Amino acid sequence: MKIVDAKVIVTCPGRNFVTLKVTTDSGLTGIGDATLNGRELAVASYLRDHIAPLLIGRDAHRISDTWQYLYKGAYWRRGPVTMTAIAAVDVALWDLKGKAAGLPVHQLLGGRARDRVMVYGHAGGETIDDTLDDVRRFVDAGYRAVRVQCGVPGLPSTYGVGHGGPGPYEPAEAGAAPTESVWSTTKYLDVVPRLFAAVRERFGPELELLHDVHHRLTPMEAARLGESLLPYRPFWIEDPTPAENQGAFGLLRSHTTAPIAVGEVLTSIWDCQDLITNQWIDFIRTTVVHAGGITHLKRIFDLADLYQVRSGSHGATDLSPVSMAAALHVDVAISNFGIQEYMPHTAETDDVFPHTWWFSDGYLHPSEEPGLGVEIDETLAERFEYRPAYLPVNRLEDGTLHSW
Ligand code: CS2
Ligand code: MG
Repeated sequence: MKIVDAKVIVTCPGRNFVTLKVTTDSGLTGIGDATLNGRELAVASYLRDHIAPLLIGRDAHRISDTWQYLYKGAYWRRGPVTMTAIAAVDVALWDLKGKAAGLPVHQLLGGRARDRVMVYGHAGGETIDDTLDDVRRFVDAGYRAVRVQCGVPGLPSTYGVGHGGPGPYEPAEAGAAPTESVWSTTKYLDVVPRLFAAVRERFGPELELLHDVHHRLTPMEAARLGESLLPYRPFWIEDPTPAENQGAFGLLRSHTTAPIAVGEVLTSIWDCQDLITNQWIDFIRTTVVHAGGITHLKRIFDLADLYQVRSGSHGATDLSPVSMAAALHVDVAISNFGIQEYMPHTAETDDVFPHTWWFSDGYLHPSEEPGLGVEIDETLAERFEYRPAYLPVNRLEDGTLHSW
């Protein structure tokens, strides 16, 4: 099954997506998501200018060899641009292999280990009451797990709270430069326990509650947050402190038993090896689109399984329906599945990426069609031109640049 074409498609149905489409001499096509929010064109060029020419003539069935060829062959290893580009190729080749075999990808990964994939949604609001109203929306839709975020009194805006009203939270904003937000750890640490208390009061003990700190605390501030939330049984506290310093999680772990999730910005097994093998975390959030594709994500989850760390893959709207399709095949096949993040895309996006994975009653279900079960409508995609967009930057009240 020889590769005869590898095409990069950039489209913007409300937000930018980069997709790789690989075509074989038998006429089969496979696709992979290559979207890196705020740096999309870097990956598009990496694929178009450096990888696509190398794929022509290669045997599409040799997924592992191609992965190693692109990883070791680059010399410059790891990093979000490289690993997202490799991921797009890897996922497209798994799509092709499934189509050639007439099997959904999860059947190539060992078949189902579960019937369905539990997901969590994003509830948010400017005030605690607004967030409670939004949580109600998810509970009524059948969700068993909800991430809760709310505005911080005294701050004009904060992470995880949309620009007015419910609906997909899309942090990247179109423009020639990032918008700037202001942060105060003191004000933040005061409001989150009140938010959790209010949600437990209103919705009771069953609902799984998650929270995303988004890299903003020191390990000891995160420990204080963990201890303050324990009475409300958090399912996880996500990205409590920046993960470049993996050892910080050892310090955090020694001060709180609150469940910890990290990994959406980690792009290789080596970047989370210490976190996993020291059991400093409970969930690893690496994703199929940014951590080297299905091949590498499976390696990470298999390592995590040895240390009782469960999966909890990132699934925000800047990961395309192609990513979600691939993620669900992995989610349903691994033994240490934890939970899958799910932010429904806009109707426009779903039109560009028609798919047969589906949601019902708080769970997602992977496609049973051969391959991934998702395609790209190139004619429609062409109507949505790329537009520059950036994730915000974040400053402390004194102007110091902080983690966003
Ligand atoms: C967040 C994301 O979904 C999450 O857990 O961390 O919204 C993240 O901010 C975006 O995916 C960044 O592009
Ligand atoms: Mg996050």
